Amino acid sequence: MALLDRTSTLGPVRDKVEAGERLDLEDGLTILESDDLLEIGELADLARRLRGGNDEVSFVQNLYLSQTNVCRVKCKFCAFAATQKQEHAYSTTTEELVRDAVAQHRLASFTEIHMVNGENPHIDLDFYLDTLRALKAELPDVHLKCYTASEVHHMTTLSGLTHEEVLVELKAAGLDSLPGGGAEIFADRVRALVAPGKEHADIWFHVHDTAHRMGLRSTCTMLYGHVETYEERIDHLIRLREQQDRTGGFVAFIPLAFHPENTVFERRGFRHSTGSEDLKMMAVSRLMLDNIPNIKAYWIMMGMPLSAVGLHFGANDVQGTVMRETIFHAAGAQTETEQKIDQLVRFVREAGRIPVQRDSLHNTIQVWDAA
Ligand code: V47
Repeated sequence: MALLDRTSTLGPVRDKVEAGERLDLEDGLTILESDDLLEIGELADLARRLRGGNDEVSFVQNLYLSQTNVCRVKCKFCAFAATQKQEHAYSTTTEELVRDAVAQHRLASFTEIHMVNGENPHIDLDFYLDTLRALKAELPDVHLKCYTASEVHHMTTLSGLTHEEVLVELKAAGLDSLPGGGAEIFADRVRALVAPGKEHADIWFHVHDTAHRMGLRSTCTMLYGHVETYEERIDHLIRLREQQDRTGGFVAFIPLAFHPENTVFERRGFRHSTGSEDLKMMAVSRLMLDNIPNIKAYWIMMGMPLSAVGLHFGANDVQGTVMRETIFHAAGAQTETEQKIDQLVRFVREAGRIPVQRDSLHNTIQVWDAA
């Protein structure tokens, strides 16, 4: 039987990957517009290996906290935020939050607290500083990855201080790094549609730029699968890559698939992105972001089975044990809210990779050799 010749549009991209050349906007679009999912995955895995990646897949042992869901911004993609008057609104005192974190730490000695909140207009900068100080005093060895760039910017409007002044205070109080939320899609057109009350993309970049120059590390994200075009996705990745060229402070990138449940978009008929779209985003992120060392297959968002495939589409990290996720679960995520270490180890092994427990800055804590 004669085999049909397949013409691949990905040839020129492959040539560049093999030559170690940087991909441009057109290359990114070619990848997203291609239906050759397996070749895209293979290319992303190749790029990862050519840039020094090996078979190790990492995770961190972490606890997710959120001190308040009260938020002044009404992002249309968000199912987590509440106004002060709504029944499900909460703001936890520092004492309650720390007591809870300490109790959880006794049960599972996590190495990281990941904290993201609403932009609560009813609390001030001291509230955040007191929280960091108290967490650091009780859990001195735990890395505090807290407050997105949007929250940091919100703290400047509450306090009248600059980004740098707020970050200096947060760092002195115990902040160790920033999470990557608030990025959404940087293009003005999309921001105006999905997050009209949110700060301009330039402000998001200024906060990360300032943090990096102060020696703080951060992660970065993209929220895809709503009203953005492929061009706007690739533009987002290129802007992150340019920032990384300037400061080198991003330790990882996490593509976040939009979860429409309980949001305005659910009523407009939006559906969750498909598995193949999620895998393409994973791969194109790895291919475009040639200067960000770690790309995460966020199992909370993708589920464990698709995350395992994501490890062959350019990802080398699965985030963590993630006790108590709330943002994605408010928007309909059906995934678990926690994986124990032995579950993650088994999961990584079954995907054909070597499990590595890491710290928040991606230094190795423990490698699980072959079973
Ligand atoms: O900025 C909110 C996203 C972000 C939805 O740094 C949604 O490791 C999908 O900062 N569907 C906040 N996404 C959470 C955040 C984060 C998340 C995961 C990893 C890291 C990290 C940081 O969550 C928001 C937005 O982009 N988000 N609602 C939703 N319905």
